[in-house]
Amino acid sequence: MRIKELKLHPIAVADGPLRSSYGLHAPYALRTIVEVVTTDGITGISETYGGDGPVGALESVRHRVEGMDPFQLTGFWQYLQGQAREIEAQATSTGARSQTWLVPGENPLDVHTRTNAAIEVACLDAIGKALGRPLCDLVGGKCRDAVPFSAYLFYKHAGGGGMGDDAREDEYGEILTPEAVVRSAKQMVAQYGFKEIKLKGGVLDPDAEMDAIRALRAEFGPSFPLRIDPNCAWSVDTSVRVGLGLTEELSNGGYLEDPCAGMEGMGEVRRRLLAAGVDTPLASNVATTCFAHVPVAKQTDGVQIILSDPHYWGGVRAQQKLSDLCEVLGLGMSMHSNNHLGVSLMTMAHAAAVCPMLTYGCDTHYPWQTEIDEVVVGGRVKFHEGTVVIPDKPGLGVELDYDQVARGEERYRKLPYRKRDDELEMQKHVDPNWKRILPRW
Ligand code: GKR
Ligand code: MG
Repeated sequence: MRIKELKLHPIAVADGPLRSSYGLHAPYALRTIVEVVTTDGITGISETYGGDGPVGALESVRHRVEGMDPFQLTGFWQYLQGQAREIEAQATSTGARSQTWLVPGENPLDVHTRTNAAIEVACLDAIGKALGRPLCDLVGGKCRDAVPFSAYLFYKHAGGGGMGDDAREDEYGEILTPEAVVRSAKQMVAQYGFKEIKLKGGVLDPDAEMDAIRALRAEFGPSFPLRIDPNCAWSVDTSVRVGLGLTEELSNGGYLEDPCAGMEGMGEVRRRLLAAGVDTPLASNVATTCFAHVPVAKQTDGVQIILSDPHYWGGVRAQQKLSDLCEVLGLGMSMHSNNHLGVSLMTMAHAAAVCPMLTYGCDTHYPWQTEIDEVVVGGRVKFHEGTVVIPDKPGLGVELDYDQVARGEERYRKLPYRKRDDELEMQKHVDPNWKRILPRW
């Protein structure tokens, strides 16, 4: 079996005006659907970041992918590692900024792991289809049958995403108060059955965000783990103040995620919380984005739970390696997300299913997208009591609905932008003078 053709489908997916410390989400999120068509007539699929950067990176490996044996993934990774060294040298010499400042999918330092992941997952999907086995079985099999996800809440303005005639219904309305946060959580929990909750913070004054977490605790009780993630918007002092103020609310499986920028700062927050008798773990997908960061997380004690992501850590096999490394180092593991559709959701589910250390409910932006944009046959992937059950179907377990893919491509073609820029969106729609300031509080 050889790969005859690599097909790339850049698509646009309607997205609501969600807020974070990065700024505001644009009316459409950009994604790319990847296909590897084999000489046996089997097509493997994957989903990854969108826009010119990610599509260009995939185009640049077309010559290496076409003609490749999809089983030879180690060789493909070695090829990318060679490129990675050049990219890292370049990024350092041009002063490219770290993940603290860049939205995921736009970090030049992980272009090789992102590209590897997109090709690896599509190859594994093709192999799974060829062998008639689920993707997770190709890397040793699952350690859990159903993967729990959490209700991932966002502050947002009114609007459901999309534009003009293509505007989506605003399912959740404006969310800028503790009452609205609780309302959105109740809606998501009722609809998907989630049993864990994460609030994207870094938007309102920290006291207002603490009130929202307290209101969630009051509504859902201690059996629902709670997390808050301000994406580095707070200083060390503010992070400590929030950690102390939410000691009870973030206990029982909760965590404080990327409260401030940098591993040193996180380490200091950890030391000060421990000194005060507070053992709330610090989680991260900003300070820790690659394997080289893991030992530093351990040495500084800045991060106790690493949020992995098969899309930019290198794929499903890289996730498994991370799980092993976390076990050796005594770290916990959870999963990060960005706006995505069903192909990514199934990738995340298979990846989580093969990682014994991934014991926290994974993040997912899936509730923020709608049926209208879904590209998998049969419509949106179903959740069962907050979990995605690993299907006993070949590969990822989902197929592409090509009419839906074509609609997504059409939306993409009409868009004037080719990269995520939340700061610009804030300036266009909320405040012309808005700048991302870290720490803001
Ligand atoms: O969608 O705005 C967002 C999130 O802030 C996302 O970009 C982050 O990557 O979900 C992510 C996180 O946990 O940091
Ligand atoms: Mg995060």
